[in-house]
Amino acid sequence: MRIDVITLFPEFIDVCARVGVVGRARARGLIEIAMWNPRDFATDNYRSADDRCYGGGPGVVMMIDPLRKALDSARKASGSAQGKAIYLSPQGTRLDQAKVEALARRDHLILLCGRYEGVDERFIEHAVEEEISIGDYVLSGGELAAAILIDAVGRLQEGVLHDAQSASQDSFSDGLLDCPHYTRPERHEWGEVPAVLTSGDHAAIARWRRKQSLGRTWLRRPDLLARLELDPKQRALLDEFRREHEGKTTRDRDSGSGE
Ligand code: 4G4
Repeated sequence: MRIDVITLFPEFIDVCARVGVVGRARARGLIEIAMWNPRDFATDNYRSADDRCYGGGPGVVMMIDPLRKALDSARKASGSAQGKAIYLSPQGTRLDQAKVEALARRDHLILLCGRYEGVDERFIEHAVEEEISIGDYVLSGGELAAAILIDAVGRLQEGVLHDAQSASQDSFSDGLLDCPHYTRPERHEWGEVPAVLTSGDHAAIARWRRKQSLGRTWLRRPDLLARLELDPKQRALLDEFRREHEGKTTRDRDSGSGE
């Protein structure tokens, strides 16, 4: 996969392109990442890539032409003459794992990072294919949002993850949250590892993990659960979790200080 990033602050993207899972994938040639700075395509002595907002107010907006030249250079370098950009913005469609998986299957992405009040609307109309938001909060620039998207699609590329951390075991890969995980020591003053995990009974372990995934999703993200069609086995596991959970919370209440 090739990713071109249009940004006034390439340093932000650099970190994620150099370290960790994505950095290693890039070093191994599995992902190619190139950065394009609209400032390098400005035509005045100040290398301006932004200008005051029409209609007044304090803000500035990123100008069309430096962005357009940066995009054209990204297109030429990548050999995708018509490629449009993905614009990271709070106004975009919310990113989720299904969208990440769809984007990860493409062989080229062009990401556009806004700064200031964002990008001139005419550039969005002509050169942006979709606007994506990583969540309902505001960042000072689109770079960290782009870095998140690069990380999420990068780790799904063939050959990037080890088998041990395979993407099929992720939270969300089946629409559910992940189960809890434990490592040594088995006994600690903060608690014991659930006995089933040290039993060596692989079927029982798999069943426990599926039950915990369902239970946690039910407790923490009922919105995710509502979108799923559980099969009869899953429904039985979740019922079992709920009964155990009910037992625990009732015991807590009964052994409490009585407030
Ligand atoms: C576009 C318009 C993305 C981009 C305005 C980008 C949050 C997200 C930006 C801005 C971003 C997100 C400066 C407000 C850059 N903030 N939720 N900021 N702002 O995906």
